[in-house]
Amino acid sequence: MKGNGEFGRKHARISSDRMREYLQLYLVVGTVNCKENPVKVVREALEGGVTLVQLREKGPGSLTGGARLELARRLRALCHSAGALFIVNDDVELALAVDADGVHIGQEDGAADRVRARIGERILGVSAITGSEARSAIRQGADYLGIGPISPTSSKGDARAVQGPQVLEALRAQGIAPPIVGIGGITAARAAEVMSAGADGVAVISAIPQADDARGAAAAIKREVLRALAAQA
Ligand code: TZP
Ligand code: ICP
Ligand code: MG
Repeated sequence: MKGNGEFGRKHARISSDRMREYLQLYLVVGTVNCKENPVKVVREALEGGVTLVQLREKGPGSLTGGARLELARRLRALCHSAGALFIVNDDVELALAVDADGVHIGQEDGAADRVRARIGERILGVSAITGSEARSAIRQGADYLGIGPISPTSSKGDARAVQGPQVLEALRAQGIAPPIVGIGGITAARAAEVMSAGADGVAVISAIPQADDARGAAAAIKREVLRALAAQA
């Protein structure tokens, strides 16, 4: 994996192979989901093997304005010094202001093709569940899909129905081949089944920032992801 902020993604769309590598351990982080300072949580999580960080600063108690911008800047710098990617949830302006690697949007966040037009060659991730959502996102320029909730989650109040790992098998069986990260209720104990159902990586909100040892929690999930990938090879 390349480091030092030289990702090339602003000159050309990221390849699916590189995208899959960066999806292996995906941390979705917001101040309200962290027991401690999110900067400390992210630093430790990167030490534990997180490959991509998404800033999802939303909900009551979340930072706004300059504090939000400053957090985004600090997380971007931390990610790049660790060779990880930094993506912003549902805020193109913030992503462009801090020169993030990309943007992640949900089905309710507006049209993917409009976001694609605004972010140039940066990475675009789109949440999806059904085959038609997935195909439409890809057609409109998504580089990867976030699929879930796989398991019950308490981190997203308006989460859609729990899908189980079967949703991943169903999408792959429909010929949906692009990079996929599974999300929702994923822990080290559940990572392997998500991977073997067809994901390229796992995304978590609570499993790392709510652990007493964020670095150890990240390392434990990463070990399961790498073990699953080795078993597929
Ligand atoms: N989208 C689908 S599930 C989810 C999001 C943002 C929340 C995942 O949080 P957790 O704590 O990893 O279950
Ligand atoms: N998937 C990902 C990767 N991020 C999100 N915020 C989401 C689904 C809802
Ligand atoms: Mg959203």
